[in-house]
Amino acid sequence: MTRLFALPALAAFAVACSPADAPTPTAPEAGPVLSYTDAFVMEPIGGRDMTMGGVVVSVEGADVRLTSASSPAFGTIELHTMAMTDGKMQMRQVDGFDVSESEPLALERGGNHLMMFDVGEGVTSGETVDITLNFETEGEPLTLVVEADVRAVGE
Ligand SMILES: [Cu+2]
Repeated sequence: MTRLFALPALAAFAVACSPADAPTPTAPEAGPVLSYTDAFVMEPIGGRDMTMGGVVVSVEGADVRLTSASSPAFGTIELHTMAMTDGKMQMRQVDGFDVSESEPLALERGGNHLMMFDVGEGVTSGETVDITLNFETEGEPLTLVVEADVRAVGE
């Protein structure tokens, strides 16, 4: 019985709070805001058809997870970890990397990185390539397009 009375009361409250009466909204709901630095791709060595790259991604407002990456300059980009196993550096494909306010994501040489396959035209030192990073968050999927500098080995 109590519930039946509660519903009309709520409806009346909703009408009273129609947008015309509402105070001017302040900033829109703060979702995750992504930013990046140090985006790079290594120029492939000796005409090889694969290479690696990295970027540092920061987020504000919510935690996110990098789940994939793509670029018109490459056929495929995988997310890789790198670790010493039995004295050997080994790379392993993973399905994502978490990013939080307290822990930015650092993809870099010698550590977690982006692995690029089927290298296309224009991936030469001094050029830049666009890489689209795809994130998942509690709400909708998020993308961040980064402009990566192509570096020669030794730069
Ligand atoms: Cu790799």
